[in-house]
Amino acid sequence: MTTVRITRNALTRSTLAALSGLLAGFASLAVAELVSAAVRPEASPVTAVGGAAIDRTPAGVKDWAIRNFGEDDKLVLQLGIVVTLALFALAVGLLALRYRRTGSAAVLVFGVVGASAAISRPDSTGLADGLPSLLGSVVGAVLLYVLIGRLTGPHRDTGDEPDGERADEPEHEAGWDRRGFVIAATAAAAASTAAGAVGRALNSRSSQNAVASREAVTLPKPASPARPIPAGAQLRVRGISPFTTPNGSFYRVDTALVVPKVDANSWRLRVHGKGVRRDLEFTYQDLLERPLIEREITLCCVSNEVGGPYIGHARWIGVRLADLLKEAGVKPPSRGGEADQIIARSVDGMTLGTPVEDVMDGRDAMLAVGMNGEPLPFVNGFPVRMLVPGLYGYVSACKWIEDIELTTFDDYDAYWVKRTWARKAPIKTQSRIDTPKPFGRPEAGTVMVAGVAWAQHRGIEKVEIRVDDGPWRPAQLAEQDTVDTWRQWSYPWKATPGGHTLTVRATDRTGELQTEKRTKTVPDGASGWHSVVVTVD
Ligand SMILES: Nc1nc2c(c(=O)[nH]1)N[C@H]1C(S)=C(S)[C@@H](COP(=O)(O)O)O[C@H]1N2
Ligand SMILES: [Mo]
Repeated sequence: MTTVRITRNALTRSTLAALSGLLAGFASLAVAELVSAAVRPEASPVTAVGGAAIDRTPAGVKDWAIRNFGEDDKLVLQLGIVVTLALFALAVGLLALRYRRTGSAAVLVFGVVGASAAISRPDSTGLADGLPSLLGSVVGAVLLYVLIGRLTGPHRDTGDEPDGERADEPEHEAGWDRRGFVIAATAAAAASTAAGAVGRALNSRSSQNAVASREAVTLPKPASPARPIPAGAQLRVRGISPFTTPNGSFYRVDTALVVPKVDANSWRLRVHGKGVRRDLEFTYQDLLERPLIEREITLCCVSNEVGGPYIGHARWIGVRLADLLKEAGVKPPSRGGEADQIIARSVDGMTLGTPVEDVMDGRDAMLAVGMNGEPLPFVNGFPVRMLVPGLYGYVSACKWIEDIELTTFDDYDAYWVKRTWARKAPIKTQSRIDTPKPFGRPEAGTVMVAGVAWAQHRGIEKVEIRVDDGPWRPAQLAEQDTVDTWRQWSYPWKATPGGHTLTVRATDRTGELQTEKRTKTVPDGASGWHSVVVTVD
C-alpha cells in the first residue's frame, strides 16, 4: 500500500512541479508584456527572440518557410517559440522539484536570452529593451521557487541536494502543502493573466495614435496622374488574376514579426550620406505638400518561385525620389556622383540597397504614400515606402522607411545581401499560367488558358504557349499598360481528352526570351518556364 501511495504521490508532485514550471513561464511572459508597455512593445521577449531568429535564419530556410507557410510564416514562428518555451518550462519545473535553486535560476537564463535578443535588435533603443525579459524572468524565478517550496514541504526548502521521497515523514505524510500550493498557484495564474491583459491593452493603445494618424490622411490629387489603365488590359477570362490587386489581397513579404505602427505625425525621413551636399529632413506633411506622381507599378518578390504568388499590381502615389536626391545635391555615378548605392532603412531596422543610377535614370522611382487610392496600409509600409520599377522588392521597396543614406556597394551590404542574396537584382522576365489550375480537369473543347507575364521596366513583347511537346504558339496579348506593369495574355486551346502539359514563356521588349534554365530563387530570383499539368475529361 505504502509503495503505491508513494509512487502516486511522486507522480502527482512531478505533474504539479511541471505545471509550476509552466506557470512560471506564463508569469514571466505576462510580466514582460506589462513591462514592455512601459519600454517598447517590440522589446517583449517573443517578439525580440522571434526577430532575432528571423535574422539568423539562413536564406534557404527563409525561402522554405515562405513557400510552405506563405504569409502565415510569422504565426508559425511565434507558435514554435511558444511551444518550445512551454516544453522548457515543463522541464525546468521538474528540475526545480529536485534542485529548487538551480531550477529557479534556470528561469533567469531565459530572461537573459530574451534580454540580449531585445537589446541586440537593430531597432533597439538600448539597455532598457532588456527590462521586459529580465523583470519577467525574475518574477517567474521567484514564483517557481515559492511553488516548489509548497511541493517540497516546509522542512526542505533550502539546499541543492536532491530531494528524496517523504515516506519517512509521517506527520506530513505527503510531505507537501497541498492547500498552500493550490492557493499560490491560483493566485499566480490570476495575477499573471491580469498583468498580461493589462500589458496587451497598453501595447495596443500605443498603436492607436498610428491608426488615428492614418485615418486622418487625405491624399492630395497628384500633379502627374497615372494614365488610365486601358480597358483592354484586363481580360475577361475566369480564373485570371485581376490586373489591379486589391489592397488586402496584395502579397506581403517582410521580416516584421509585429507590423510596425508608425504615427505619421511624428514620422521623419532623413536623407544624408556620401555626396550629399545638404542633409534633408522631411515630415509626412512635407511630402504630401510636394507635387505628387501617380503610377501603375507591378511589384514582385525575389522569393517568388516560377508560377508563384508573390507578385501584385497597384496604383501608387508618392514623391519622385530622384527629385529629393537632386535637392540633396546627389548625382548619379554616370555623372560623377560619389555614391552608387542608396541604403533605405526602416523603423524596424531593415536595410535595403538600391543602385543610385536606377533611381535617377528617369524611371518612376518614388516614395509612395498611397496605394490604390488609400494611404498605404500598415502591412504595406505606412506612412511611406520606397518603390523602384524593375527591381525586386528586397533591393528597392523599403516599407516603413525613415532614413535614406547614400553610400557605395563597396562600403555597405544591406540585410539580405549579408544573407547570400545578390547585391543587384533586376526583375527577371517571367510568365505564369493562372488558369487552368495545376491538376485541373477541364472539359474537352475550347479551354481558355490565361495568365500574366512581366518584365518590369522593359515590358512584354510576346507570350507563347506550348501544349505537351508541340510547337510554340503565340498567345493573345492584353493591352500593355506601361512597361512597369505586368501584362495579361490568353490562349484558346482546343483541348483533347487525356493528360496534357501546358507551358508558357514570354519575350520582353528588349527581344530577350525568358530563359528555360531553371534556377532557385536564391541569389537573384527564380528562372525557368511555368508548366501546368491538367487532365481533360
Ligand atoms: N522594412 C521592410 N521593408 C521591406 C521588407 C522588409 O522585410 N522590411 N521586405 C521587402 C521585400 S523582400 C519585398 S518583396 C517587399 C514586399 O512588399 P509588400 O509586403 O508590400 O508586398 O517589401 C520589401 N520591403
Ligand atoms: Mo521580397
